[in-house]
Amino acid sequence: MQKRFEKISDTNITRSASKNSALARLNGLWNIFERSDTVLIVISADPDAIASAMALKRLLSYRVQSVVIGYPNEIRRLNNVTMVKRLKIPIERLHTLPVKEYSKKILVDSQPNHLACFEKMSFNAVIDHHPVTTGWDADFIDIRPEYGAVSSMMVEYLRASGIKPSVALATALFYGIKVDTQNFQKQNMQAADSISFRYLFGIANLNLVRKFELTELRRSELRYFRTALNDVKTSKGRAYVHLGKVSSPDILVIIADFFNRVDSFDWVIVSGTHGDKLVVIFRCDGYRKNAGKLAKKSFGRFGPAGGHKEAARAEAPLKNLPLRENKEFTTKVLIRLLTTSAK
Ligand SMILES: [Mn+2]
Repeated sequence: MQKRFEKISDTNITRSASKNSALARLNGLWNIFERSDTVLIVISADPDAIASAMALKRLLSYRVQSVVIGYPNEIRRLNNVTMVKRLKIPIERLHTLPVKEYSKKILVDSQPNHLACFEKMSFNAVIDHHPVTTGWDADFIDIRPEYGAVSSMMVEYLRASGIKPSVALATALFYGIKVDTQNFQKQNMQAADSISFRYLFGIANLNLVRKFELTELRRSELRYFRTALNDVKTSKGRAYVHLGKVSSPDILVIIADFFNRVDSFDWVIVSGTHGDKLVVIFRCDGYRKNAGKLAKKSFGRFGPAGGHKEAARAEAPLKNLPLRENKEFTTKVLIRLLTTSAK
């Protein structure tokens, strides 16, 4: 796959210094497009993919007739919804687009066999950082599994082209690198990622990035805080609360993490029902305490339960729980299950 790329690039520039190879890649990419092209960029919409698609669109503007970004999956994570809304990123659901009518297609931050709907399409270019897969081909391929984010690769393309990214584009790319490298804590990050990140640092709006990162709640979910604050019961440094029916188990995690900030709470145990399951979230400092063990001990006999020293989770089908006829699960029941079985 690398070979094909070199064939294209070698006609323009010899690869030697890294600057040259960035330029060679840029020219290799540009060479497959014509002015009359209508381009569809396809992504599986996460921050790295969205940012990279924006960068590609910028690289192709004034070089082709039109560029549209399409994605198949619904964007659910609130952080990502916030990113798209606040940066006003024009992306569209794939099923609303006339996919066959575009003259060129590019796949970014994915490979054709990653999703069934990608497999049905043929791509002129594929730019990605996941492990190389086989069984497909494209005119231009740039896959660098050693990179933490495609956004880092796109910064190199932009810099080679001499285009300075707008604040919106830089903010998106900055967030893309942050998410995909888990704030540079992931093994996959490279010097190349930090060079791109450092470059964006001077242009991106960091307040906006913080807002993307912080946004995890819908306004309608604030009511669970009221229940949590009203109903929390404490005993021997343990805080317990059952929140009743929840719209998503994520809110249990958010509230457990919130209570974990309280100095006198050594343990936090938050439960709620979702569908026909009880979900229980455990938090502690993980020092001479083991949340995973407690989860297993107290709920393991009802369903999957376990986790790490500091954070654990249990899920129990309601029908497996020892509830008396027509009795609802409550904070009291939660305390009883934890004090009787876990000792
Ligand atoms: Mn990625």
